[in-house]
Amino acid sequence: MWRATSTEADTFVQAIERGKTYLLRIINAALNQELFFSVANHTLTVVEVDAVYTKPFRTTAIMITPGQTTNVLLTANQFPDSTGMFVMAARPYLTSVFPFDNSTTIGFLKYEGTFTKQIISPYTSLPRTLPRMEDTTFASTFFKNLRSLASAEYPCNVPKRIDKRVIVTISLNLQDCPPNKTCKGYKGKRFFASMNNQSFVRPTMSILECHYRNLSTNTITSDFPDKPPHAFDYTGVDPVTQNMNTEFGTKLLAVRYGTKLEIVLQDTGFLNVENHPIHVHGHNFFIVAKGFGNFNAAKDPAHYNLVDPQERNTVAVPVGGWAAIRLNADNPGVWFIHCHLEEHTTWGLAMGLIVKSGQGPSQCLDEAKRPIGRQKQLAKKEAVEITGVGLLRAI
Ligand SMILES: [Cu+2]
Repeated sequence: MWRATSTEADTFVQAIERGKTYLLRIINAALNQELFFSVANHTLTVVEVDAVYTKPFRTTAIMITPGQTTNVLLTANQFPDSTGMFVMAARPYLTSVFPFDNSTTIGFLKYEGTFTKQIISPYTSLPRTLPRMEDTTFASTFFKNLRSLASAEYPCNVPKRIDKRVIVTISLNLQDCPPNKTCKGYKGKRFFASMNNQSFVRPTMSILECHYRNLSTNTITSDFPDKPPHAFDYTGVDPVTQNMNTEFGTKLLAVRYGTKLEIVLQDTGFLNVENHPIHVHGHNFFIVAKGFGNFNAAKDPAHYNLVDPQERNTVAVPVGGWAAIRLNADNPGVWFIHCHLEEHTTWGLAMGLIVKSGQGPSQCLDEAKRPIGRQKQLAKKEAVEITGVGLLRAI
């Protein structure tokens, strides 16, 4: 895909044959833009998101955030004109008030058997089904249509009950300038971002190494707040009158192995409400609900989808709303959770999750602590692999 203003030479053209069905693997590799994607005159059937099957559903467009992948089926069932061309297009989904590159990008499907080299003028041929930039209704409806396959062969293993719920606010922050310094951001301040008012500071030493070696430091602590430090009208705040400063640190959320964990990601109105794609490393999760406004722990869980929620690794937290995700913390180690808008991550919109080691043979991070039989197996495997590449070394 390329800019809609691009010339013929550098525009992507994919040849297809009439009557065949194609699998399009779509990856949003943009740094800072959620995207809508559509193909002129063709219906897309979504069958997979983030490497997990979904119930197939037909749609005229998809919404995909940075970090997400979506597989769709497309049947070449159209009768092309003399050019043989149908335009594919992606444009940003806009929820921020800040200026950005909002160009639409295009490529083409070209039916074989049509030999004209002419490319259709992109400005007159964008798919009519491509949602407009502010189309939150489309984004919301598209989400609701995505369901896990939940078949006997591919069951949906969403935790029905949870051991722990953590509520995490997502905020952009305007930090007061330190005394005797000059800050060039908005209102003479600096931009930061935070989760539960903690702007994540990346330590100089590897957190995983500290955890693995059981080292203690003064800067890395496992006391990430499990709810916002102050309750307020998260999505209704008047940003002009608010104190939008954040705190800084490397506070981690630590859970025992096997914890059925629910994380409610709550957008806030600091600076502006915005759609944030939150990515969890090390685990797939289930999006059991999304909503607009403030999450209500007394009412909203009654409406969760615990039958066939979509399973994935990046969730688009709705602009001015919230998303509830559930995961089984069964992958011991240290995992980054962060906004997939790179700009926000660099501002500190991130946190760390520690999943402690369990007792079973495959539940422990530290090999030395694994059961003896398992160590012998590993030693044998290592010997085979090393001799296999011809290293002259006694094992
Ligand atoms: Cu973000």
